[in-house]
Amino acid sequence: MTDSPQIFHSGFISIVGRPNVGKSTLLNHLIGQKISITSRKAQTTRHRITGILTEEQTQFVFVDTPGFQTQYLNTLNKGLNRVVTSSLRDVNVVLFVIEARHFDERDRQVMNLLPTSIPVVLVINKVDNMEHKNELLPFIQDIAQERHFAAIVPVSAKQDKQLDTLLDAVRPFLPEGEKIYPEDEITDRNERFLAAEIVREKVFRFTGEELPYSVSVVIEQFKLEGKMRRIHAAILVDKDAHKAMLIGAKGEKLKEIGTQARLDMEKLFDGKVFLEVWVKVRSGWADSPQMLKSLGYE
Ligand SMILES: Nc1nc2c(ncn2[C@@H]2O[C@H](COP(=O)(O)OP(=O)(O)OP(=O)(O)O)[C@@H](O)[C@H]2O)c(=O)[nH]1
Ligand SMILES: [Mg+2]
Repeated sequence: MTDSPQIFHSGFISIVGRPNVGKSTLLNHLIGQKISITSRKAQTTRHRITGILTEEQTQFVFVDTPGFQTQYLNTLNKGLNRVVTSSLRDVNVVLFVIEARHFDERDRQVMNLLPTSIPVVLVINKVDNMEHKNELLPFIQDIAQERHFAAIVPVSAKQDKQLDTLLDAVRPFLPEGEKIYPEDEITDRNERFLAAEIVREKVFRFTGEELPYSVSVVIEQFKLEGKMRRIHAAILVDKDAHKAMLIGAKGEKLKEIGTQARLDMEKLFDGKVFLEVWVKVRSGWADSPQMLKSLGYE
């Protein structure tokens, strides 16, 4: 008697929610690698980023999206929202991420965009922030009245809590099918893109409130020399004053950004990186459709 062949399941899962609820942190912890940048500040993610998790019988293709913008609708933000709405098409499951104890108008606006024809799993993130765990049940009951959810899973993305339960909730909705990506792939984004994102994350981390939103990063050179990667990155800012803020006294800030970015790249690419970072002034890039296109925004 021969064993019956194992049936494989695969599908796409979109991760959506308002800014800063922890969507990218969730993606990174689900696949066990940092491919999507995160920060304490809202509006960190600007692109659609795919993270792939392959198990023996299942392949999950997660799609991280920018936080849905309800304010400041400049050309960039309108573009970001288009990324979110288009990511809701042709997926098998939607993960709608909110923060424990917080559910406001901005969450509701995102919820109203969600299709009724696709299973939506409500992910209540940051439960580690909850002092009183007995507040969770009434919170869940309130939200469950807002719409139908295929499942409701409280998690802590940052502390890897309940992520297995979340995968269990998603698994039944993935159709029978072949692997969509080779099993050793973790993202559909190339190293050049990931390098630019890592530099942008360090700008978020090492600068004050307003600066990150007026910054974009382009990789001007990416060369593989043996096992070493030689990368030249340019940080584009809107104004001369921003350039000065980014460089810092005696160039200290830019140096720190470069060092931390290099360390992250070496970890992700698993090899030595020689990184040079410049700052360039390009006024109005966030409102120029042409400039946005050249930076790779959909
Ligand atoms: N305490 C706690 N903090 C978390 C958790 N998950 C994410 N965070 C923090 O929340 C902040 C935002 O995380 P991100 O993953 O960048 O959030 P996002 O939803 O991708 O944000 P945008 O891309 O701006 O829409 C960061 O400071 C994270 O460290 C969690 O489970 N617990
Ligand atoms: Mg994000």
